[in-house]
Amino acid sequence: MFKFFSKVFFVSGFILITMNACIPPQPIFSLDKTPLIPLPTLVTPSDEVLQLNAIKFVRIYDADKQLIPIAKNFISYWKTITQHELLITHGQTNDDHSITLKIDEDFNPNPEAYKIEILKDKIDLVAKTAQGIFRGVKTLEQMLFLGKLEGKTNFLSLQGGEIYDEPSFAYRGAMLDVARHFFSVKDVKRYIDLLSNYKINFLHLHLSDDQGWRIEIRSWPKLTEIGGQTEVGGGDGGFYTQEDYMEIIKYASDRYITIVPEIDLPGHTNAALASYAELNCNGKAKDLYTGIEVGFSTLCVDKEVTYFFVEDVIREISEISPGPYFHIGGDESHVTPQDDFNRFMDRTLAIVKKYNKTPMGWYELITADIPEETLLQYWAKTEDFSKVIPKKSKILISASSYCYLDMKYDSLTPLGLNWAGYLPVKKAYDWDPRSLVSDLDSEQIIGLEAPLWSETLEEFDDIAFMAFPRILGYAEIGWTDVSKRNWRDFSHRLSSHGQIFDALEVKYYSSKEIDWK
Ligand code: TNX
Repeated sequence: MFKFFSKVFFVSGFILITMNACIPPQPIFSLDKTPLIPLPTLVTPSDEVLQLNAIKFVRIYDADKQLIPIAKNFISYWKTITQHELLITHGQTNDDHSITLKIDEDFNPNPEAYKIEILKDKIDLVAKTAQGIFRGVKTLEQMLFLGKLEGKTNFLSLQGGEIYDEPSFAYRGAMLDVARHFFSVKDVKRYIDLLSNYKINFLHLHLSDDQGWRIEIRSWPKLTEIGGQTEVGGGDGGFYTQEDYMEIIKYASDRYITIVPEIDLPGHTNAALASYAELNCNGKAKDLYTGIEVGFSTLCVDKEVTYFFVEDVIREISEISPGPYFHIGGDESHVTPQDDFNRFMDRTLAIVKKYNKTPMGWYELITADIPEETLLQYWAKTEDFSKVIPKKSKILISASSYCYLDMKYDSLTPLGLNWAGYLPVKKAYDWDPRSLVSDLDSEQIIGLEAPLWSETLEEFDDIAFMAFPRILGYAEIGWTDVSKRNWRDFSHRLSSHGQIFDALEVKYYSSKEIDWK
């Protein structure tokens, strides 16, 4: 009897041990429950499991050489997560164990759409363009990061299945005001890195305002020698040389983000008026300004020198800006008479066209004779939503009560302003750009942009505190179809991203609206 039992125990124990050895490590998240932001269009899990250590290569076909930089960055990302170094391989082999990045001309025509297939021994990522591949790689990276943070040493596998994804809006932007306080090239790059993780594809730089002129203009050197030397509160200010600016553009374009330069005209120009006496109607240079009032300055619309100045600035910046847009401001020009404003804008818009850029401006531009391709940035606060845009033109939604990252979260927020109301995380997320303002034609709306004005922000940690986590909401509004979005689900996914911010040392605002992990 004893012998029989011991035999049974021995045999069943053996079976158990062998079974255990065969059970592969289980994925941390099922594919469709991975807390990705933005939420992909369609996630279809399968029964397969991919062991990460099965992967040895990243495959790039010879025809897709432009993907090599993307592959190299991904390889170093993979290494930080798994400690394993993948090799690049070209062309077909029968031996899979690879992540294939492949451009397919016949894939979905949306340049940002992509498809990821995860099988038991490989991952295939296809898109029509390198940009689409990049967006897909960002999804893979997020899956790896989230799995690693959640699973710690246990993160060894991904559930198989398919992710098909495409953006809802073509323009998903952020704006950084480097004029009220200056931010270094390093700070801007860090912001770009974080934005690209969430598939944001435009960064608008507000390069000039009353308090500072932040980009070198070689034909008007005093703009930065004088106008770049201070900022709100009287600090040192600073400016980008043209080389610095090109470095930012390159860094952004490597991450498939387009830089939109803004020179705010004809108001918000005190820094220029302080740099050159001849730009003033009375021929006297203004004092530098370090306060936070708006709407008190204007270029002298009747002087010809004003247009030489405007043309030189637009030409020099356009020559080093590969992006399609040139933003000419136009907001809050309270001391420019309306007729003067319109005349000024008509001439300035023609200059933008001469340098082959699509004009962009704040929605006050509508009073001028704007060409149809003009992109108008709609910033009205809720009470002013009736200030609609009557003409045909493209519209970018930046409604201040919903999109302004410099609005305080609540009455206790130590940074920011509150003239457009408080903007908690839920309010920032829970709306739809196509139906927010009923009088706007939804067909005209190309996307949304979240401006971060910097009157109260001095260093990168201040940017991080105001932008994170709200910017993740804007990234999802821009990417994920409204029919798939809801606050409960988003806030649940967002709760996992605090760990990402911590790991990246991003000092985010840990809002009580979220049950952070
Ligand atoms: C309004 S809205 C501005 C900026 C300020 C911001 C502060 C708009 C186009 N202009 O000049 O920095 O409010 O929140």
